[in-house]
Amino acid sequence: MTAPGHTLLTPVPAAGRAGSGAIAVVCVEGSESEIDGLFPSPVSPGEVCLRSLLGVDHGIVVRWSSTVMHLMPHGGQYVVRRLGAALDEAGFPVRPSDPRSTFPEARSAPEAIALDVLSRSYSPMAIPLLLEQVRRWEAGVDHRMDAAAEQTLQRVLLPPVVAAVGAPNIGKSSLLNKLAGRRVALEADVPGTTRDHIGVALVVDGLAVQWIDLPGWDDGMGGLEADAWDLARPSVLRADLVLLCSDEQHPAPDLREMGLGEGMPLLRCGLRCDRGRVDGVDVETSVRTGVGLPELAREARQRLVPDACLDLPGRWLFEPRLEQD
Ligand SMILES: Nc1nc2c(ncn2[C@@H]2O[C@H](COP(=O)(O)OP(=O)(O)OP(=O)(O)O)[C@@H](O)[C@H]2O)c(=O)[nH]1
Ligand SMILES: [Mg+2]
Repeated sequence: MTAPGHTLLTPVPAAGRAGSGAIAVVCVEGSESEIDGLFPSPVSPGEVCLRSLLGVDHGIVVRWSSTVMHLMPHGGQYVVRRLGAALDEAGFPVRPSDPRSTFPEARSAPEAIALDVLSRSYSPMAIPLLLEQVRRWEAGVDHRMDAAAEQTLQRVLLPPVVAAVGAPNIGKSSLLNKLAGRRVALEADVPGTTRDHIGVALVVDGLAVQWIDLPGWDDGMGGLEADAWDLARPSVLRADLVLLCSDEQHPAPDLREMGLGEGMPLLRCGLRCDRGRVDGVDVETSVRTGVGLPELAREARQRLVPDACLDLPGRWLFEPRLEQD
């Protein structure tokens, strides 16, 4: 008989990162009487109903059998954490999920783990990469990738952060909207249109990233603009790539004046190049004509996850559980 416990079947919610859903699913297992004892009036095997979930939230309860039940609270991290703590207190401690029971169709443990990881990753490029890794783990390929390469490849699974900085009113938000393929940020021919920094999940050249659109930077600015930038700065400091934007009339701002370190990983991007050439950049783009956009996406992806890393031979420990099986 299995000891009582609970497992979160949906992605683990994490602050500021993609991964949580609107509804979470928590699997609770135990003996018939232990499961009966979870609610003031027991839910019968085969029953689906709406209940108070241990006083933490209201949600759907499905009792699949006498010993297995699913609880479905709202998926925000606070609710999920509180429900986990309440289950722990009720005698159902957390158990790591077993991907082989979630993916019984997998032919091996590495394949089950890869399917589990894929269910949480947003990058299209994760699919061929992980399938090739499954083959290598199954074949028992000797050689392991070095730690730095393994860490870089993690960006395929957990979206890295890209922050676009530059002078006001040069097209930073327009670029984000174009890359996202929808209007996610306000754009207008008025400096200071973007006041609060916003983060948007989008895919660039096959890689999912968290793109932060920032208020424009101007070294003479004060008041609200300066306050908005002070609020935004910590997000830029934790960025994996800073997109340093300029156009023909507005040079890129000085990193030190913005309170950012010189050593930040940079991609220099020229905007609105249909209005005039932009000097000293890695790639020139125009949202209006579409020039340079594929090159920008490719260059950003290369800086975050270089081809050289994707093409490495050897096994990648993409999940610690691979070594436990
Ligand atoms: N010609 C031309 N105009 C563009 C291009 N991209 C954006 N614009 C225009 O530039 C103006 C400013 O665009 P935004 O995207 O709001 O600029 P921003 O840098 O986000 O501005 P702030 O939020 O104020 O810092 C708008 O009028 C856009 O239509 C482009 O590629 N070519
Ligand atoms: Mg803007």
